[in-house]
Amino acid sequence: MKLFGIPFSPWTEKARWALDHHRLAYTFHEHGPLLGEWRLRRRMRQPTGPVTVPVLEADRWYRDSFEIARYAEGLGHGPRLFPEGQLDALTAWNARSEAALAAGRALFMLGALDTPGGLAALVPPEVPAPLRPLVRPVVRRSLEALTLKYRMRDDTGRHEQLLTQTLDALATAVSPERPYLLGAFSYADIAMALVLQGVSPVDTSFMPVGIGGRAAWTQPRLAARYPALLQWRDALYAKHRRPPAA
Ligand SMILES: N[C@@H](CCC(=O)N[C@@H](CS)C(=O)NCC(=O)O)C(=O)O
Repeated sequence: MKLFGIPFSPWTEKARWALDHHRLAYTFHEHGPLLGEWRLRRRMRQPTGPVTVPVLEADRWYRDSFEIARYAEGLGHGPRLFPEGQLDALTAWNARSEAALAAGRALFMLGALDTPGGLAALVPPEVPAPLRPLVRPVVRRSLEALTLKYRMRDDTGRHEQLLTQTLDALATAVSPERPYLLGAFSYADIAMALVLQGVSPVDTSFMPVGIGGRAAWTQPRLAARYPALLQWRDALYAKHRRPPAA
């Protein structure tokens, strides 16, 4: 099997965690946004319609992290991530996770576009100083294309509120005594743990921090408001995240 994804993307990490949990063999192929999309479309024979990563090439193409995790569950060797009889609750947590991840991504990208100096931080560090001002418009255009693709300006101003509501719901559902959303470790915990990647990234031994580094990926107000959730996420990783496949 081949997994195409972005190493620092929470959506990719959701799929990888499920595949690794079930000890499935796959190769990981790094996807570059925009240009990479064109290459992936050719490979998938999908010239039109939305394409996002992760996607898994197996007996057919699996085009969404949740779908990939369910496929892994059917093949897998680890304890179940989709417990019997709880699919509705699990699907609801995943929907919350998706909405909150989209809000987090919008906060990150609109912040970079609308804050003075925000774009400069996203120019890759290996670009030499004299070239950096030339690269900034390219970064701007890429971010603007993504804000249009995901309609981020439709909800400007509501992103932080949505993220906060989701984190409040998570904070009432888990505690050190009750660490699992559905009573035992499941995909619901994975989906919600990844929402915290845009609040304060997990240790880089588990997954890399994205462009802009830790500072760009941290929301200081939210990180200060939810320290217990960050501890919950870190404990979950320490206990349940198997090392990724190559
Ligand atoms: N519902 C999808 C969402 C995936 C998604 O939004 N992927 C983003 C990750 S940043 C992506 O593909 N971005 C690159 C692009 O749009 O070109 C899933 O769970 O797999």
